This record gives sequence, structure tokens and C-alpha cells, in this order.
Amino acid sequence: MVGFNVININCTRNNIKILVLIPEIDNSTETHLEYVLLNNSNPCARTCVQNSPPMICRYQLKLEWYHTLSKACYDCPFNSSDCFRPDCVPGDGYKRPVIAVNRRMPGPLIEVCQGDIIVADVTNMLGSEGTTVHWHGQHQRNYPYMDGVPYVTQCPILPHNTFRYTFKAEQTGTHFWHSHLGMQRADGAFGALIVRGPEEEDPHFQFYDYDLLSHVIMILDWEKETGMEKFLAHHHNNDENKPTTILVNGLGRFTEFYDENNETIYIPTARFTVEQGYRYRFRVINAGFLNCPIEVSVDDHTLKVISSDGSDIVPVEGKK
Ligand SMILES: [Cu+2]
Repeated sequence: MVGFNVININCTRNNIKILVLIPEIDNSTETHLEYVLLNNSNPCARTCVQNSPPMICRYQLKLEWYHTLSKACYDCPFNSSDCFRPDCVPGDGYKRPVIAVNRRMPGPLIEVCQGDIIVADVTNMLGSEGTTVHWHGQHQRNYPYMDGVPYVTQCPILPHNTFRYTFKAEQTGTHFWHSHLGMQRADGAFGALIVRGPEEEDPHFQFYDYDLLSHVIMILDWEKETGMEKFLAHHHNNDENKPTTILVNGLGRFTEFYDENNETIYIPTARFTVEQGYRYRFRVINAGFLNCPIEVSVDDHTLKVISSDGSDIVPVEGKK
């Protein structure tokens, strides 16, 4: 049985109000391992082994209005390594407001094993608007108040407040988390949520040699305007909904810059390294908001689709 205990409401810590809902987790048969984060690595990102104890996986997500090519980007794209500095959100090179999570877009990648408990503290630093986070693909059957649907399963998290989401990752597959309020997702408030099971329970395990986090592809239809401006123009003024560009893992090739030799350069694009002769599982997430479906292809390669919307399917070979 899983229930909820409200253990602490509106307590004050560092002047931030915290609302904490902790599910009662039946651990009579399970041992939960907690960890202390010592560096940027997350021990929950591990090989999932059958019958091994679940872990409690903690995350902090800070949503904040931010800007592409901010000062943190230094000389990006003229010095391309500057584009990968901490807190630099390059986008497609066009300067516009974004909602960054932990000053990144996409936000942090969450990678757990089925049965792990995700504890995510979401802090709203947006200034004057509410927010919630929805865990796309998780059914939340025992955790209805953790679904992140504003006004339905929770009140929006108010500015300068933190809400703790606590739930068990039950559905395996390629999922994502995203803001569920207004057009915040369109402006960048999303990230991957990968839930794996043990390889013995994966019906498609024989189809791939590698399943690496570096092969998660997050796609977003990206505009010069904010999501709300684009949506309103499309909805009320017959404006085009087709995007100016598409970001892959937050990077796009759109705005032209000229180097000292007057040659055109762009923001670096996302790169995925593979070695010839191996089969790689790519996990594709369309976080787009005005365009669906989106076609994905890899030049001179075939793609075998083994899973869709978080469910394994009878494999389909992609045709050109
Ligand atoms: Cu969703």
C-alpha cells in the first residue's frame, strides 16, 4: 500500500517555502538505498539488475527566465568551445528569452531503474508566474498528486517556492519531464526521463549493443518569438505554425555569424558518436509544442523502431 503523509507544509528554509509530500513506501520487502551527491555524477544512472534493491534518486530543478547567448557564452560561436561552457544556452544563435532549468536547455537528464523513487525538488524562479512539472509517460497510479497537472492534481508552484515531487518510476522506456503550465515547455522547460529495466525483461535487448545517454535526442520546434507569442499568432491571426528551426538537444543551425575571414559560421550542432559495426539504441523525444509528428532520419542509415511512446512494439524497419 502506498499513501501520502503531509509531513511539512509551508515551513521556511532559507526564505523559501517548501511543501513536502512524502509517500509512505512499503519497504517491508525492499531496501531503499540513498546516496549523497558528491559530484555531478548520479549513482542512480546505473545498469539495472534483476532483483536488486531500488534506489532513492534526488534531483533539483530550478526554472528560471533566462536568455540564449547570455554573457555565460563568452565568445560563442566564434570560439566554439565557449558554446559548451556552464550556463551557456546557445539555441540556434538567435537571441531570445528562454526558460532554462538549472541554466540549461534541455534541463537535466534523469536516468533511473524501474522501481526507483524519484525525489525532485522543483524551485520556481520565474519571478511572477506559477509552474508545475509533469512526468510524461509515468502513470502515477499510486501517486496522483505527483502528476504535475496545474489546477487539477496540484496548485501551481508559486514564484520563489519549492515543491517536492516524490513517486516511484514504474513505466520503463524513453519519457520526459516538462513544465505543464502555459507555454513554458515551448520555451525550454523540459528534459529527458529514461527508465530502464533489467536486460532480461527487455524484449528488444537482442537488437542493440549500446544504450548510451549520449544517444538521447531531444527535439524542439524553435521560434524567434516565445512560445506564447507564436501560439497566439498561429491561433488568432492565421500565422504559420511551422518553426523557424528545430533544435536538437538545445542546439540549432540558423543564425549566421561571420568570422574574421568573413566566412559564415553557426552555433555548433549536436553530435552523436558511434563506432562502425555496432548497433546503438537512440532514444528520441519530441518535446515540440506546435508541430507533430516530426520525421527523423539518418542519412545513409536504416532505423529499426523498437519502441514508441514508452511502449515496446513489434520492430519496424524504417523506409526512406
Ligand atoms: Cu507530456
